[in-house]
Amino acid sequence: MLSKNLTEIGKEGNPAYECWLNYRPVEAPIAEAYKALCRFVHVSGSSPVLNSAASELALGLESILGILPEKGQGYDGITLTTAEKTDLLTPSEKDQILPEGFMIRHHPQGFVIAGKDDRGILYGVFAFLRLLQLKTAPEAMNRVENPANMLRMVNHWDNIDGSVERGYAGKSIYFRNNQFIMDVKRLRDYARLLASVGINAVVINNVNVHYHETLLIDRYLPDVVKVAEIFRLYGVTLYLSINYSSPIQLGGLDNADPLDPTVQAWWCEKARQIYQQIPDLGGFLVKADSENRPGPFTYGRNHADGANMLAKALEPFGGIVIWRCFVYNCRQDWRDRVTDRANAAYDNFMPLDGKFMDNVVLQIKNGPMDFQVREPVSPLFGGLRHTNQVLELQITQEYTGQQKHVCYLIPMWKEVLDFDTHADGSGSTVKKIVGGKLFPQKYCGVAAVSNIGDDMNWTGHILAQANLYGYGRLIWDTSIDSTALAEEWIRLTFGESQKVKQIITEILMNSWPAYENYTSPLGIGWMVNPNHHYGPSVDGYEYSAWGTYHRADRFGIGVDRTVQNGTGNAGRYYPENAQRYNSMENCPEELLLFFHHVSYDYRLKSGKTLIQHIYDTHFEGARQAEQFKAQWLELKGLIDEERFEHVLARLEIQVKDAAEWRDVVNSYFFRKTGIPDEKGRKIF
Ligand code: GCV
Repeated sequence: MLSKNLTEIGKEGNPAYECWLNYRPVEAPIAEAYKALCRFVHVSGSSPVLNSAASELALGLESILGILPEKGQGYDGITLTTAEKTDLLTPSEKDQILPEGFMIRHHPQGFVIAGKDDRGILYGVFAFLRLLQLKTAPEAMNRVENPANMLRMVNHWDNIDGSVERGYAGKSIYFRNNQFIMDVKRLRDYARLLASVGINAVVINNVNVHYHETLLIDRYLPDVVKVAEIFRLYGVTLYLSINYSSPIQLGGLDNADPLDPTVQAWWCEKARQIYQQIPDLGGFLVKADSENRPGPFTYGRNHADGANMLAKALEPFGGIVIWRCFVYNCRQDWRDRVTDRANAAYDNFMPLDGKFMDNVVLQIKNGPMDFQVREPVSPLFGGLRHTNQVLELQITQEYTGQQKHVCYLIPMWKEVLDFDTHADGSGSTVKKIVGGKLFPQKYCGVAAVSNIGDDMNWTGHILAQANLYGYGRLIWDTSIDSTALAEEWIRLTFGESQKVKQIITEILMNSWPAYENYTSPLGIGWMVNPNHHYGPSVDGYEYSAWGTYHRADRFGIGVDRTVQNGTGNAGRYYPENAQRYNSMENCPEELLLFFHHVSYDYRLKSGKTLIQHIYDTHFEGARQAEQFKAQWLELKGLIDEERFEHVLARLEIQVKDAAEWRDVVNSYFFRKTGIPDEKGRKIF
């Protein structure tokens, strides 16, 4: 019998914990058809990843079909193999499978799940089980899938004291009290979740590397080795965030100047020590000269100097440096209307295009500010033509309701990926750029800040599991439709009730628009309470040093970023976008206040004045939150009590807090303008 215990996985009987992998039996007749085809499993070869694939297959078949397959040999049953080793596929079929991709082929005696490599086989197994759980007919299993992105990462902002920066799902699964926890089971279960949606890389510690985290490449290295071993079982490569001034902190040097040979030698030796312990470490993630973190600016050097120095140290071992572009002046004077945070990343990095080594990748946040509910896409996408690039998204809901509010982020990310930069004529989308299909890049892809913690349901809000699931699936296949993805997640997570699918799909699909409605209008962002960023405070960041202003006065609101009168940000885009953004009439309305200072009586395309739009959207958003709760209540008895009550409790918080947003924002603008709501609703 095929063992599923190689990596000690098993059914938990706790669907909140098992997420989308909480397998359930499928009924006859589809089950019968499959049972006949899945009685044997033949695994060609052996490796940690392949063994995980076999274990996952055994667990899935047992849970979904109730069978324990025998070890097979011939063609009967399921064959797990690399493409080159099997004669069940034709040469032209094999040619279609690219690195980390897979093919599933149904044949009269069973199936072949062939990967280009072992990771591909593992992804093929998870895809097979997903399709089986979704009751896909055997003939409809046939497919070839190749990942749209090479690097498919999650970044943890976990601190070694156990806290998680911008974490809303409990504490770190890695660290507690300045130690590694080493909860092998939890880490392995997390690796499974990641691999099941195609994620192949993880950064385990915060980009803000404080003193204790600096020690991860020193005293704590043996622990990092153990964590890397667990992730390796599931084809997830481990990366570390490093502190740019480590040579000072760990090496006792008096500087961290990238052009100083002593500093360079220190990093080379450090890299050698690390790779001796973890030969397949992915590399380093670096936040430098950003929000008071150290970096090359201290020494009068630029970011290419800084990144290349590290890249040289990692190059002999195949490691890469992922260098963040989130660099701006966080000590700005709010009176200064010339400096614009939205220009900062572009202005810092564009002059360096083509100057980075080919094992450096720039990691660029989706928007030019910081993960607001609505931002334009960063003009660095398309701007940079000769540099490896990774798009950075935020799964954790720092500015989108902190996993107290439901906010399904896939539609937002799809807009980002589908954005046409016009860098090389029309159709020059972000997804082509980060997928390496527009400009040649050695490394590229997508990273996102994780939304998980040690909460039993991983993500704090169970509906936020959809964002982790959707993130992995979307960056694997950027053509997936948001609604289809929501439905897929719901069916895997909650089962096959039509009503459950319909109601949760509606809630998810309306959740980002609702959140946008009751928070900050038309792309302006930042009306949150400082520091923790939860709840409304319209002027919370208005007189601060962070470069985050809405510039509301009694006549109008918005930041003039036009070329002619403003900060010139609109001109950082290619002409097709620059012209749209630069003109108040042609600017996409959802971004109007990002690019323009607009008077309250300006008429939008709907015919409404700006002020009436603000009132209406805030009333509407709070109503939508109430509707989510009412819709959820219809699901009583259709999903298990525990998850039902959990989500209900969160929706109750959302209803209350959305009303707070509505009233604070509407009252602010009513008091500022003195213009009443046309519909005479209550404003305080
Ligand atoms: C990790 C924002 C967040 C910070 C975060 C930073 C970054 O400013 O509020 O918590 O720091 O982005 O992305 O580096």
